[in-house]
Amino acid sequence: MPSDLDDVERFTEEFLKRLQFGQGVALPRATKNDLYYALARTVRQQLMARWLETVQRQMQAKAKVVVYLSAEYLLGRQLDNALLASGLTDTAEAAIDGLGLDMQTIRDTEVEPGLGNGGLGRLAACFIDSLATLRIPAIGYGIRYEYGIFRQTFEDGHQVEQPDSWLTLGSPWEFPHPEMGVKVPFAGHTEKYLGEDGRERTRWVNDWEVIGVPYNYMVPGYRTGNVNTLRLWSARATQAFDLHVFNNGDYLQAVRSQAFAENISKVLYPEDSTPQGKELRLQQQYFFVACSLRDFLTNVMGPGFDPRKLPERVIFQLNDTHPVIAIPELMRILVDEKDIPWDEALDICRQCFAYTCHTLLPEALEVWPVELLGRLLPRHLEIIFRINDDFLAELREAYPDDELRVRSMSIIQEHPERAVRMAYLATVVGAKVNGVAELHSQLLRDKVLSDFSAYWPDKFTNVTNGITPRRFIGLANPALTELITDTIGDGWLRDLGRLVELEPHADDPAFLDAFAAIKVGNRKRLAGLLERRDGIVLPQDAMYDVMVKRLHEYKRQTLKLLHIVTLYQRLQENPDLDIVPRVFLFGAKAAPGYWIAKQTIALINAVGRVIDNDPIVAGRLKVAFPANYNVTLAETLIPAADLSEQISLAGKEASGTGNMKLALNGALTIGTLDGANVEILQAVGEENFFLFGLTEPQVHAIYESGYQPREYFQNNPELRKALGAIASGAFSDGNREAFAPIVDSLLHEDRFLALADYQSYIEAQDRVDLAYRDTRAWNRSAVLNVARSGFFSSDRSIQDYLDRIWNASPVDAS
Ligand code: H2P
Repeated sequence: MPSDLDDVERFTEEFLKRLQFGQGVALPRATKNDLYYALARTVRQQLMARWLETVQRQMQAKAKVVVYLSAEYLLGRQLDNALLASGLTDTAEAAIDGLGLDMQTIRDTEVEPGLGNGGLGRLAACFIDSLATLRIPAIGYGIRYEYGIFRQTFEDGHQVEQPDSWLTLGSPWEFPHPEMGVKVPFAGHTEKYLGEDGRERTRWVNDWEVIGVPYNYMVPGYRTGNVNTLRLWSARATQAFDLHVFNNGDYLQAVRSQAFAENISKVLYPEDSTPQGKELRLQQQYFFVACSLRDFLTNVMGPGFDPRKLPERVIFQLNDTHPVIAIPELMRILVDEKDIPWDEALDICRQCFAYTCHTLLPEALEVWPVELLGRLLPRHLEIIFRINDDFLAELREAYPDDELRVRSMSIIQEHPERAVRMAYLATVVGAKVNGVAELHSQLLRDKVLSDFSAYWPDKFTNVTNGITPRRFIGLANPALTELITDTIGDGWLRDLGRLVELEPHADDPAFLDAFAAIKVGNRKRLAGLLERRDGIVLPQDAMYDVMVKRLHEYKRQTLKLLHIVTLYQRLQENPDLDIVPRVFLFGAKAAPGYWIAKQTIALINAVGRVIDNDPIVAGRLKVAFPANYNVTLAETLIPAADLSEQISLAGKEASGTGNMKLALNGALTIGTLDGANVEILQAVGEENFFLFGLTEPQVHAIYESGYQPREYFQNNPELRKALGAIASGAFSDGNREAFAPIVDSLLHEDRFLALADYQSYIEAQDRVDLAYRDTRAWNRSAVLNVARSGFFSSDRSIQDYLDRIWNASPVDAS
């Protein structure tokens, strides 16, 4: 992409201008924040012309638009991504350097927008990056939370949540448009009335409303000149609402009302995989969806647009169930506002929505109590009931003698309380339903939504997740990026399949040495960061064994911990034991209300502290748990990893994306046959992957036969010893109560079969230990992991969505 800022002098000039006229300071008096803003504005300006042009062209082309509806976008820092996308990284570095400033300090000034919990939100961020890179007309819609995912700190090893005030110093990447606010109605009742044509109509008379103010963000494609839009909504109180109360003399009430309205976009809900009967969360969902549909229909499609043409012009991709309320909202608009007959409106909706499911845990499938939904969105509840009535009538025709089946497929659940099953609603109306890895999609078809897939076999498909190589190797691993470019030439960051060209180099000693040196450098970089950031000192000459993901029982951080305790005990018993020194790195946040997950964090930290203070293992075992794992930390941590822990119980992790990031950066996986691990294993080859554990059918059989965790405990001396040490207070200064709940839950329930998989995991870890000793062979495997990870680019995922679900095409930027 040609740029008029390519020249260092021009760039410097522009930067100084932005500093002076944008920030109102001269260089000698500029703060870090001033410098960051000026640099951001310099790059931003470069992208803006492209942005306006892209939007213009896409409108003119009247092409089909992919509308990605997601309650979460875990974006990560923007500055470096914008520089990379516009090809200005080197110029900017030279300019900043030339002014005697430090680029890293400027980078570190940026606070990442943590508008997501984990994989789901990060996937959305990767997808909008790929959509822009593939030049697909697309808009991402979501919520501009004032507080994103909490900032994690540790007090005495326990997680403490701090507010994430990412907007304190403002954000140079957002463009607010208060003049384009959208009114969002809530509550009230519905009324029937006769239209001019004598037909009966329904009107929603709402009680209160808020305004959604759009904030636009640029989503630059990688060196394509294409810049798409991410539009996030912020809630504001309506004027009328405030004034009315204020004029009645109740100032405090007026302020309270305003605070109430603005609460809607105040905080991101922390995931805890249980449906939260939280009214505010339903408000958030309807709020952003209502704003987005209104914005799309009026501003993107333009005045006079015939909504009957929607199926040609849009596909609304529902990122999990959070935006599913968009279905009755579009029905409401079409039927109540646009006067389209019910059947025709439903037919339109059936072509415009597609639904991605991201879970297999039944408790994570969202349901909304009928009482709540009816109170907050009375018209929507009526619409959902009618969709359900039509659907059940259709089913009764198909299955006249199977009423039980019909009822089990109802969108409305009757027990334990009457509630709307959002996943069913999305499945009934959505044109397509996809899972996020082969195994997950299969299990959706066979288990979670089996009646639906029997009824509509063609509705179900798979799109395996992917990650953007721009951020997760291009930005995260500059040294490896350079080595790859030197070896196979340019262009692979946009065509990740080309990494296979590295395969022949896996046997080239010079290449392997260069690769190994990069790992060493990345470990050093991580060690430097953690020492500065957290005061954690990491040994360099050790295997970096990494487990980074949300803290959840199904992901089994506890199983990892049992391995660590076992190794520690082996060394205590035999201090001369020859083991490969390891650094165990954890990164994980626990949902604030998820008590056992928080206890697990405390236990990891407690074990780490004991190991740290024990001279017997000094230099051989180290547990490091830097607080507040986020995208920024991931970018330094992942490239330093040797071993990637992907140890969820088979059949529980929908896909995983950290597994892909680590493999792409040359870590070998130790993992179960779960989620996308299955596809990673196929891609990289069994000899380059440490497989262990029960398979999904075996897990099923164990559950069926009545799982007895105690039997595994009793029959395995090492396991007994490890759990015994935790139970008897070895990591809690003799306090037996401290971690008793974790031990009890493992011994008596162990819902995710950690004890059943323990032995197999330990054996696989022993194989890891042996394999790591052969440095050359290990590095060869690592290189093959990189070379064979091309499939896991989110560009490929997006291409699959285009082919299997969206049927949309690129529009050229110029
Ligand atoms: C979830 C799933 C992952 C999946 C991701 C994106 C909800 O993310 O559990 O298996 O890869 O969505 O599809 P996470 O657990 O990281 O919050």
